[in-house]
Amino acid sequence: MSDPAALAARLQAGDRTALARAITLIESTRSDHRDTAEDLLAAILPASGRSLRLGVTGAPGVGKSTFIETFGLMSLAAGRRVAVLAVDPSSKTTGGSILGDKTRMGDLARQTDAFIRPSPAGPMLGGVARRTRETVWLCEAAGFDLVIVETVGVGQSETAVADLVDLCLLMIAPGGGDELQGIKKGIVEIADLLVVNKADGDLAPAAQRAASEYSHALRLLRPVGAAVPVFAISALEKRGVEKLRQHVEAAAHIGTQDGSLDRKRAAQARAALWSELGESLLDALKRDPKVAKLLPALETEVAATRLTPSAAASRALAAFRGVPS
Ligand SMILES: Nc1nc2c(ncn2[C@@H]2O[C@H](COP(=O)(O)OP(=O)(O)OP(=O)(O)O)[C@@H](O)[C@H]2O)c(=O)[nH]1
Ligand SMILES: [Mg+2]
Repeated sequence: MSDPAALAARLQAGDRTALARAITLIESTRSDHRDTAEDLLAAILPASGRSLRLGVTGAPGVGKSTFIETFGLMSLAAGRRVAVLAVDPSSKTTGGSILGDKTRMGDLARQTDAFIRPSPAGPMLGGVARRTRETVWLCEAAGFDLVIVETVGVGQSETAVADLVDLCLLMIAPGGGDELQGIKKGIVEIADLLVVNKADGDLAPAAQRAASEYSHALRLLRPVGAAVPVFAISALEKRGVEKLRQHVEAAAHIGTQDGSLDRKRAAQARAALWSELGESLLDALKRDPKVAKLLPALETEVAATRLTPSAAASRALAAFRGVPS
């Protein structure tokens, strides 16, 4: 772990063990590891960026992993090298990763040109974004030219994933009661593609109905410009997936040609800088001994409504900056 240059070289030569070790290093919260990680990232950064980054988000059990396996195998057949990062935002509470078992992507995992990595999201709200972004670069430097990020659509995680991929696919299942729930929650605003899965067996009619309802609603929401395309598929029976794959490839191609992809990535990088600044500042603030000494009293005062939160924050910040409050 200690020689980032050697690790970078092995990783770029396509050594999977080196890639796996590099990801572990990136995910580590130890400060000495973080320094090595920064050196490693600096070394591989010029080799990053050469992939199609696809986010797949949706409620638990909607079929994301099943879909990624089908989509991944088809992409391999079309000549892509596929990396899958499965981010599990719930692992911080359960202590383990529900995505840890790769069984649902077993066929994909066995392919030599595929790499599957389950990752915990970490303690941060933006945990998905903070290290997954860097892990995507590592996969790209290792030669993977399709990187798929799977994340369970709970809370903020789907917004976080949309901020680090080129295209974000929102997956829904029919028969969930309120078919237009996603639109109400505003989630659809971050989706570039809407996919109704499980369009098979008894669910087939409901899936088709949901797809046309969404299609209609999305056209109303975006009267100008391109509406979000809606697909009805069966990940299990592999129906509709190849058509969707071709749409994704075509959309990525257009984005590359017209420069919109570069602009999107530049905006994402600037936003990541600001969120790193915010998180780093908060970390530094919490570690500051002067602030640490002051905080319990400030919390007590605020809880007892003897002090406003903003006044308490000002005092903590003054202590941090070493100026009198
Ligand atoms: N009928 C049908 N079942 C499906 C389809 N896709 C997935 N399933 C089933 O739905 C269940 C959940 O599938 P997963 O692929 O693990 O779903 P997921 O969204 O990755 O789940 P989490 O990662 O736990 O959030 C499994 O029992 C799958 O076999 C489909 O197209 N049709
Ligand atoms: Mg899954």
